[in-house]
Amino acid sequence: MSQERLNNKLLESLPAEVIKPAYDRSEVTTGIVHLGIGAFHRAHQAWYTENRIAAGEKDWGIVGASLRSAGVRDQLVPQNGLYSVVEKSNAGTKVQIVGAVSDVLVGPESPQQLLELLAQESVRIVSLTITEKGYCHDPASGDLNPQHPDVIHDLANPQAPKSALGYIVGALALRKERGLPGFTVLTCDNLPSNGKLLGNVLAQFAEKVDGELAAWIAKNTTTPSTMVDRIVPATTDADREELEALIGCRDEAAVMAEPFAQWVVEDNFLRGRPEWDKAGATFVDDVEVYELIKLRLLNGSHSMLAYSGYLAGFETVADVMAEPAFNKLALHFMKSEATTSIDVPADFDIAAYQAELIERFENRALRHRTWQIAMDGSQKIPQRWLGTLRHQLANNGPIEVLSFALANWIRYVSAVDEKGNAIEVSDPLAAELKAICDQFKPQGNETLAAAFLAFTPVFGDDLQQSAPLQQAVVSWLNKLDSEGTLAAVRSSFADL
Ligand code: CS2
Repeated sequence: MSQERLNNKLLESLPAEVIKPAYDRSEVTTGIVHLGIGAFHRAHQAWYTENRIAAGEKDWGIVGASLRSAGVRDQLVPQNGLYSVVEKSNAGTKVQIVGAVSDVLVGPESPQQLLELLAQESVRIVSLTITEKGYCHDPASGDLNPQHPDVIHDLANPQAPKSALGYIVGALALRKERGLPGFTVLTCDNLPSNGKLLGNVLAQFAEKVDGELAAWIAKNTTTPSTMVDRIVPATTDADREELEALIGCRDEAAVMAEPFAQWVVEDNFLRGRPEWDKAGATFVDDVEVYELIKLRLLNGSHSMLAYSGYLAGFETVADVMAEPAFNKLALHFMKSEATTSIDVPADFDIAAYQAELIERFENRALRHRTWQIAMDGSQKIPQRWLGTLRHQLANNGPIEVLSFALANWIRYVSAVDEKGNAIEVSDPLAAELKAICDQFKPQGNETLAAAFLAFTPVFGDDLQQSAPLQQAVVSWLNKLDSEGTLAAVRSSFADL
């Protein structure tokens, strides 16, 4: 039978090796509202903030909000907002209880309450982890998608928005009306120039609401860019059971993470910020290059390994990396295609970064499912692969691994694996992508590849012009069809 849930009272009785809040939580006031309080936020920004609150910065407490389901609220609120960050590596397990989150609201249950919270004067930062698709943008252009159902809904229902953009613009309108200052909107999603992208879609959304409001928002908000990094797989029941044995109580909101964490932030805050640098974050004037390196090397390899690894029959990234040909392929991809597409600063030790990524992917203590990373490919591929690909095509550079990756993605979104089993493809464009497969696959791989490269929401309108790209994708599709993914990877990459 399960034991009592983690809560304020139980903090006292936790085992001595568990790190826990040693400050008085009742003295902490809300300075940050975080939209999209999933596992990543809890193991990253909230964990950095915990360090600063513990150091005495008590006016930077966090209230989280979920814009979709009540799941996280139901996990956290009965635990007084407390949860464990469980660091897992081959070196062992370390548990820290984080107390930075005081409450969680659920947008759809009470939109007015969330708008009022965002309009509260003490709130100086509104941070976001809403995933790529939460920006309601067109991934190929970075502009607001005015046809997005949430955009249409929110413009018609400003009192009860669904999207983060609707909430932020609605709250800023209240602040303007009430003569209150604006806030910093801090995006922590894996998008290139994420602050600029956010600023752009916010401005385009606000403009549709009211031109004067859009002008006020431009003056009374900042949207710094950030590069966020920590591998945080979805928590499983087995993880919770294991933790329960360690800490002696039940934590429904626990998150599993690797020991590594990195946060590079553009120092452009409107009304102050926690001293996250003292907790290990780096503040810089320009985040762009760090973000490109991370997106193209880490996330680019992750997605490549996720589609191909899934189709090769591997459940987790660590399993994929245990296959020598895949392991070599990952490093080869980083070196030959991803790194050469970036102007890496002279003082950045890229070889060490690549080696560290390989080690992080090999972490067997984390069970990061290939299926999880494979989610939302249509929203991820442009920034993870296509910038690299465009660079290489323009410079007659290597495209072997990225065309391999694209061929695997095409096979993955067909929604049937090599054994004929269904794949549960989770992607906002899953139906369109499957329809392309169903319609064109019977006409052969040439037609199929051409139809994919002409799918403009992902590929824009330039990549369909590239004959070398199309040929490379076709030859990989042929090879994968005839040999199967695992054998094809072994025959192609084992001797790298
Ligand atoms: C992963 C990322 O799920 C995914 O798409 O590539 O969540 C990755 O683990 C993080 O960006 C690491 O910082």
